[in-house]
Amino acid sequence: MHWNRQKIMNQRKMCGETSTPLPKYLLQEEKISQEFKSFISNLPKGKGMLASYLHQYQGFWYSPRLLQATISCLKHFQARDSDVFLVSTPKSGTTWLKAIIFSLVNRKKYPPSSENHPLTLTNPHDLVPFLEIKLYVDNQVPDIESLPSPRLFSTHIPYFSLPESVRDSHACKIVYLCRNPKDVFVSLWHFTNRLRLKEMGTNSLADAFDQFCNGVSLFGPFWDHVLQYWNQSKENPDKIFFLKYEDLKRDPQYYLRRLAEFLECPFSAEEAEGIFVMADEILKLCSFENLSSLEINQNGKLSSGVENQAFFRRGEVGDWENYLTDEMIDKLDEISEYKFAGSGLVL
Ligand code: PAP
Repeated sequence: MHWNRQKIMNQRKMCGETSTPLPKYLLQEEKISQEFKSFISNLPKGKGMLASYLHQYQGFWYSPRLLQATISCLKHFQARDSDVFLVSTPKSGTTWLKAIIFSLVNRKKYPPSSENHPLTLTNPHDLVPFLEIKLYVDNQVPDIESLPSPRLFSTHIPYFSLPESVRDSHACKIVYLCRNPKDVFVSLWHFTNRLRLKEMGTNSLADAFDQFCNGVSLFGPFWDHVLQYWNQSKENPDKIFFLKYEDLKRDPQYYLRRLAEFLECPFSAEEAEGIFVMADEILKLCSFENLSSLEINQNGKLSSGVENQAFFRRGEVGDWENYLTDEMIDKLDEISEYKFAGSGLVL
């Protein structure tokens, strides 16, 4: 049975809990216009892990709020050639990438070893805002013109649904981060269960698995998302840097250097020598251990109401081994093999 806002409110009333409002991320329809409601009523619909329903638009699945924000972003966002976009499917390591790119690009202004570096006081999601989850959500039209270049944005929007000005720009940069689908799925399952209210109960691993495999997950199908960016990165490697979470974990020094070159802010000889090697400092600042132990990430919240802690679970490669059955592993491997066949991509 699907939960809905009224049902939860009624249950809360019966328990005497009337004062706590629902977190913003669970408000599915509050700020959805009538016109938009009638637009989505014509789109294919599937059960979501967190939202009651997801809707399919241009081949990908969205919650009503995020679809409205995506379409608003398409309408209003104007890219600059100096913009940098961090793109991923949910739970691919976006938080880590945001921290790394923010510290890399701003290292002159904010030395990573400084005590009051913005990352010590602010969650990475507040430093590099999502277009659809933060800037354009609930019909906001943000004033981003006044932001200094290079502007850093992030998004989960699939390549062919990005604003035209982003796709058409020959100079803006996209860093695409992907991750093994088995770890993505396990991370997503934990994340959505953590965000569900008690009243909604836990989504079983088996149900969530079917939804993920069928592609009905936020910004899914996972494989189609990754493949769009993979193909585009092969066609346009100066514009799209395709990065795997597992590679970044295995050899962070190398990929940080590659990212610095790609973003046209390579490390100088002075930065690469001496006691304080810049790359080491950035990686230390952005490490799972450091970020997850900061007060802001232990006890802070995003404006959406999501606790910062929810973005730091284990931060490891291969945690899927602790959750997936042999059957599930075979199924995910088969889908990957089928979807990526002939593309040269292996995850
Ligand atoms: P989002 O899509 O909601 O923004 P995202 O940051 O992409 O989430 O994914 C969270 C994952 O990145 C978590 O993985 P896990 O569930 O397998 O543990 C989280 O632990 C991991 N993560 C967050 N910060 C770091 C980091 N500094 N280093 C490595 N992994 C990290």
